[in-house]
Formats: sequence, C-alpha cells, structure tokens
Amino acid sequence: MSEDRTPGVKPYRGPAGGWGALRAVADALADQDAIAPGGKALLAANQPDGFDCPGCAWPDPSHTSSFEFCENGAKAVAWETTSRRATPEVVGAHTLAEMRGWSDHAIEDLGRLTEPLRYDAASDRYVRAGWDEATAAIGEALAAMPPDTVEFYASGRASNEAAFLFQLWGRRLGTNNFPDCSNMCHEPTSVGLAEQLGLGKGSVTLEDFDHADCILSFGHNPGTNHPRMMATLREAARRGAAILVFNPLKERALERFASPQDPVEMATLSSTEIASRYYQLKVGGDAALLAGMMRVLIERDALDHGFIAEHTTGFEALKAQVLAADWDWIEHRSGLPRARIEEAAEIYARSRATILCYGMGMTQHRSASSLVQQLVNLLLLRGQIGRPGAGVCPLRGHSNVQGARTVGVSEKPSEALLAAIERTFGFTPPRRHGHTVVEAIEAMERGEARALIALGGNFAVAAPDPERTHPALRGLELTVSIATKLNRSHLLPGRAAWVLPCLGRTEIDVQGGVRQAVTVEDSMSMVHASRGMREPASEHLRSEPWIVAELALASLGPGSLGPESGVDWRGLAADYDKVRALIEQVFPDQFADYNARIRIPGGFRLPAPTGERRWTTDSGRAAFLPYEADEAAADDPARGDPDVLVLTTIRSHDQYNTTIYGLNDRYRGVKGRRDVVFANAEDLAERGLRDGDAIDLTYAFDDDGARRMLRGFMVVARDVPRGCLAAYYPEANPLVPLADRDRRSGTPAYKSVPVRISRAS
Ligand SMILES: Nc1nc2c(c(=O)[nH]1)N[C@H]1C(S)=C(S)[C@@H](COP(=O)(O)OP(=O)(O)OC[C@H]3O[C@@H](n4cnc5c(=O)[nH]c(N)nc54)[C@H](O)[C@@H]3O)O[C@H]1N2
Ligand SMILES: Nc1nc2c(c(=O)[nH]1)N[C@H]1C(S)=C(S)[C@@H](COP(=O)(O)OP(=O)(O)OC[C@H]3O[C@@H](n4cnc5c(=O)[nH]c(N)nc54)[C@H](O)[C@@H]3O)O[C@H]1N2
Ligand SMILES: [Mo]
Repeated sequence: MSEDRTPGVKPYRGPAGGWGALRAVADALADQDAIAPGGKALLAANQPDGFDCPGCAWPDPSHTSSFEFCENGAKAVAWETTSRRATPEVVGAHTLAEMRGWSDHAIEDLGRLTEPLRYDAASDRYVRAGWDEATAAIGEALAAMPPDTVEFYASGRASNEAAFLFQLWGRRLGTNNFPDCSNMCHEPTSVGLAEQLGLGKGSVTLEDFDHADCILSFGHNPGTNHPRMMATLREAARRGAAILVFNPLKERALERFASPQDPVEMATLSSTEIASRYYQLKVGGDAALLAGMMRVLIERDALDHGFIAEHTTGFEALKAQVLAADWDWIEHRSGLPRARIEEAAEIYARSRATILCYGMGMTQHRSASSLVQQLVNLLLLRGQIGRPGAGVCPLRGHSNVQGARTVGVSEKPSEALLAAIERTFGFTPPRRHGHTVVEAIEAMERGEARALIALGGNFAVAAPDPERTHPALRGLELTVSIATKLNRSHLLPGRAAWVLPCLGRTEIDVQGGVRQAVTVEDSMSMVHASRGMREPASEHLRSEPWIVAELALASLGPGSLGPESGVDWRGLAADYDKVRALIEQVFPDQFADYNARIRIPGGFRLPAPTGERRWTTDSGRAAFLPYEADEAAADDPARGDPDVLVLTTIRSHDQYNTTIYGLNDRYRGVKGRRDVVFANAEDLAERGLRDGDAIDLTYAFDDDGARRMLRGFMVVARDVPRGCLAAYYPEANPLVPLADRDRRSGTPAYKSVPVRISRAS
C-alpha cells in the first residue's frame, strides 16, 4: 500500500548488508570527495596499528581481517576525512541567525573546522581567532566564575587521555558538573548494573559469543548502529544458536543479513536468517514481558538453585513480585500473547549459555535503571552470567563513551575516585555531586549555570525539549566548543562564544616531535591504542589533550597540579605516556602497566569481575532487584488513556546521532525524507487517517502548561504493534519534555513519549 501513496517510502524486501552496503560505502566516500584519502583511511580502521573507528564501540576481533570496517563506519570516516573546509571565511560569510535556518546536515556539511573562531555579537558572525587569544580569554572568564556555575559536557568520542585531563581540569577548578552524553544514553546501565552486580558494564567478551547457544536481543538495531556485530550474530545463527529478538519494529538486519565479507553470499545474492524468533512487543512493554518470562521460569522451576543460593540476594522478594504479576497485565502491557512469552521462556530455559544484548530501546524510558536490572534478573535466575558464553552485553554508543566514564568523567564520583585524585595530585576535589545533562539545562534556566564547555558533541540537538534547551543555552555567559565540525549547538552561542577546532581520530597527532597514540575502551572493556594516519585537515588544528591542557593552564595558572606530582599541564599534553602514567596512578587496579600493555597489539582487558562471578557489591553478591515503576507514569506512558499513542525515537541508517549524512533509511525503505512517523494501520483507521496523510503530533499531557508539537509529519502505515509510533531522532526531540526522565540516571525517556495525533491543521 505504501508504494502508491507515500512519496519516498516503500517496504524494503532484501536482506540487510549485501551489495547495498558496499554501494553505500562508495557513495559516502564519493559524496565527501574522500575517495583516495578516505579509502586508505578505511584500511587502517580497527587494525592493531591503526585508529579506532569513530563509528561505534563494538570490539575488534583478535584476528583482524583487512576489512574490519563497515558501511556505517565508512560513513563516519568519510564524514571526518571530507575534503570540505569550514574556514573562518566560509563560516563568517553567514550570520548565525541565517545558519540556524539551515538543516543539521547543511550546517555540518560545511566541512572540517580549520581555525579557532570567536563569536562577534555585533555582526552575529564567527570570526577568525588565534589560539593564544582564545585560551587567554576563556581562562580569564572561567577564573572569575564560581566553579559550580561551569558545566563540563563531554561526548563519547574523546580519548581516555583527553577525558582524564578534562575531568582533572573541572575538579581542580572545583566542580563535579560533568553532564555527559552518557546521561542520554547508557547511564541506566552504569547506575543499574553497578547497584546490582558491582560493575556498571557488560560482563562478556567477544569470544563468549562463540560459546553461546542462545542470544537475547532487546531494543537495539545492530544492522545500522553496530554493523560489525552482524558478523558475530550471523556466525551464531549459522551455528544454530537461538536468537530471540524483542523489538517493536521489524528491523531488517535482525531478520536477514547478507555479509559483504562473504563471497558466496555476495555472488549468489543469498543471506542468513538471524532471528529464530521475533517478538514485536509494544514500545515500553519490556518490563511486563520480562515479568512474564520470569514468571514462567519460576513456576516451572527452571532455575539454577545452586547459583541463586551461592551468588545472590533478594530472590524471595523478586519471586513474590513476579508471581503477583497477572497475565492480563503482562499480555496487555507487552502486547504479546501468553503462549509466545511462554515459548520465549522455554527456549531460554533450554539454553546452556545465553548472552543478553541490549541498547537504547531499554535505557531511554522513565524507569530505565530498574528496567535494565530486570534483564539481569532474568540472567541471574538461571545463573547465566560469569561463565563462558553467558552474560550481559550492553551495546555502548560512542566509540569511547565507556572509557571516559572509566577514567573519571562522572557527575557523581565515588569516594574512592576522589581520594585517589587527592592522593595523586595533592588537592582536595569537590565532594558535591554535579549535574547530569538535564540538570545542567535546568541550572542554565535558573541562571545558576553560566558557562558550558563542550568536549565534542552537539548538546543542543541531542538533548530533549529544544523549546527550553535552546533559550537556556542562549542565556549563558560563555560557551566553548571543542569540535571537528560546526553544528547547531555552536549557532546558539552564549554572550561570549568560542569554537575550537580539534584533530579527529583518523589524523596524525604529533606532540613534542613524537607521533602520539591515544587509547579507547570498547563495549567489552578492551582498552587499546588508536593512532591516526592522515595529515590533519588544517595546520591550525590541535589535539583534544592539548586544548584541554591549555584551557586548564589558562584558567588555573601554572603549578595548579601541585609541584610534588612533578607534572604540569603542558608536559602532559606534550607526552601522552605521562597522562597514562597518571591514569595508572589514580586507577592502579585497572590500569597497571598501562603504557606497556597498550603497546601489545590488541591492547588489554580491564578487570571485569562479573565475568568471573565476583560481585563487588556491598553484600559481595549479585542482587535480584524488583521492578520499580516510575510513579507519575505508573509504568504506562499513555497513563491508561486510549487516545494516547506511545512514540519511540530511533536512528536512521543514514545518520550518526545528530550528524545527518543523508535523508535515506534504506532498511526501512525511506528515501529522501525524515519527517515520517511509522504507525499501525488500525490505529490510523480509528482516527480517520490513512497511510501517507500529513499529521500533527502533540505531547499528550499538559503537566507544565507547555504545548509540545510537531506539525505536518507524514504518517507511514507499518507493521508496528497497536498503540505505538516511531519517528526519527533528533527531529522528534521537541516532543520530549525535560521532566520525562529516569529519576535515577537522569536519562530522558526518548523511547516512550506519550502523544496524540491528528490530521495536520
Ligand atoms: N551508524 C550509527 N551508529 C551508531 C549511532 C548512530 O547514530 N549511527 N549511534 C551510536 C550511539 S551513541 C548509540 S547509543 C548506539 C545506539 O544504537 P541502538 O541502541 O540500536 O539505537 P536506536 O536507533 O535508538 O535503536 C533502538 C532500537 O530499539 C528499538 N526500540 C524502541 N523502543 C523500544 C522499546 O520500548 N522496547 C524495545 N525492546 N525496543 C525498542 C527500536 O525499534 C530500535 O530497533 O549506536 C551507536 N552507533
Ligand atoms: N530523541 C532522541 N534523542 C537522543 C537519542 C535518542 O535515541 N533519541 N540518543 C541519545 C544518545 S544515545 C546520545 S549518545 C546523544 C548524542 O549526543 P552527542 O554526543 O552530543 O552528539 P553527536 O551527534 O554524537 O555529536 C556530534 C558532533 O561531535 C563533534 N565531533 C565529531 N567527532 C569529534 C571528535 O573527534 N572530537 C570532538 N571534540 N568533536 C567531535 C562534531 O562537531 C559533531 O557535530 O544523543 C541523545 N539524544
Ligand atoms: Mo549513545
């Protein structure tokens, strides 16, 4: 039906991957005029001596083939290695007001930033600035502000070295205000799993996937967001492992995948079936589904009693809660019939070794920290964690978002971290907890935050509620962005604003005459070196560690790290081995022999006690934790109102978060537009609407008097469960209120937005 009515949208019938993926690589490189240099760069991605692909945090196999990159990694590399340049002349040709009218794609497509830029309010333009001028002015402004009025935002591409210096700078200045992209992403994992298991990270290694006979996939779309994971899933499927997918949308790559690295599949146009069962549950229906699965396991006594007795606490309380969950509620909220939930539980119960993977479909809800704990409860019931082929695998987003957390970028630092900083540097870091992203925005609104320093990212577009977030940013006294490309956040300057251009992952970084390597941590706690091999996009670019060190020096003054430590900011920026030596001093258990071990190809694994059944919780055991639904929503984002639909926001195949490469979403059959909403045909019919109609979406409730709306989106009838909608991030962010968030992690409920729809007015 879609074929006739909806321009640019039709169902995609082929497998994911295949020739389409190879074609897209060529197109991405050609589009950015990056063919020769980018093509060469690709060969060095995720190789022992190359750079870490900026695409995602999926680990590198130990036997790296010369093609360890993927379509979307290729797009990320092409986007960075583009031949376009956003010089001061190019940027300064337009006022900021004018550029705010451009699409996000058009803004970044100006190309790589080449020189520091200063905002000139009189002409509403960015103008060329020198590094000395920039660092001196920023340092002076920051030195005059109370430390807790400064927000230090970090996106997850910064290396361990840059991230470590960043948190050291902020803490030396006197604040723990480290709102982080993690607060919009996997923070429920950091909070929930840490409370439950002692470690807020995954427990498995890549090798574990070879031993799993069952893989549970919850709320992630690896064909687009972790394409290199498809090789692993494909191998598991071919081995006969059961792969159970829980996702409201039929994601093509989770159904069928053709490996571009497999000559036979490519030559014969064949593909591999990935999911053995596909459970299209309702958006936000996971808590009910998990209660149902756990109920089946408990009632049939399909439990690992030995493990529960020896390794866990809290089983009785969880059992009581699960047995009290009645099937009407489970079926109604999950949208799945009891028989299918029983089937899923039975397949899982038969498995010897299960890995549970999950992504944003689990972490961006109002009770997300508690929800991810239910995933772990499911594993604990059968002792499916901490032995070969079994465990939990949260799929991290940015290529080093996990590493930045490990080296101390955290708004709620542990006492151990603060003590280690004090021991190493001889100053007393602040104890007061700092702001998450949403709390930072609220502090800006109240006038309590005066400056934002952003180490990468696109704060304004990634955050929810632009109607509040954008004015909040405009009210700041100072905004400083360390970035590779211009984006909308830079077009919302504070009274004084600076954009500081940095080297990207693919570029050669020479300090003190020596070519430097940085280090990153992947989703499976592997730390390894990353070394760029391309000439920098401009001679004026500086490395992130250098920029952070210079800004720290300018705002804190020389000697601010304490003479006894024998280091100074400039010395650290000139030799990253020295930064790593300090990281080792602060985290001796995790980074012992840091500098030696990153010189081994492939790097090393950080201690992952949960992988060995060591639980670093207070009780020394893993905890079953009952589900705690958010009070306001009572675990039903629609609050029982039948007129309300629940919208989830998703990534297309042609974007990297707020970076929009193009307007296509190949596996969902969308071409040339992003203003679409996927809906169930019966829900549409009930409202007198049809596939292809233009609709308005309104946030369903009037909690704070604001009217949050999106106008004129095209509705596409799709195979989605009743009561559910899906639209693209970031276009849908105006519908997400700041207040709708997981209380414990601060993560916005981007994946359960209650809305009403009507014909476009
Ligand atoms: N190419 C590319 N790679 C990326 C990124 C990118 O933008 N582009 N972003 C990076 C980042 S920062 C991150 S965090 C990851 C994100 O990777 P993903 O976690 O895959 O991110 P999303 O696109 O948000 O996809 C969420 C999936 O969850 C499903 N879902 C939505 N709501 C629910 C729900 O209520 N329950 C369940 N069970 N499923 C649901 C959606 O249908 C979708 O398949 O990818 C990283 N890698
Ligand atoms: N509705 C909705 N909103 C969401 C999400 C969702 O699923 N739905 N997902 C959330 C998630 S998971 C995340 S992680 C956030 C992402 O939030 P962010 O991390 O803030 O956003 P990005 O789009 O990844 O940042 C892109 C910018 O990073 C800069 N950049 C790129 N490479 C480098 C580099 O090497 N160094 C430096 N310094 N800068 C660089 C470029 O200037 C580019 O414009 O968005 C969140 N927002
Ligand atoms: Mo993310």
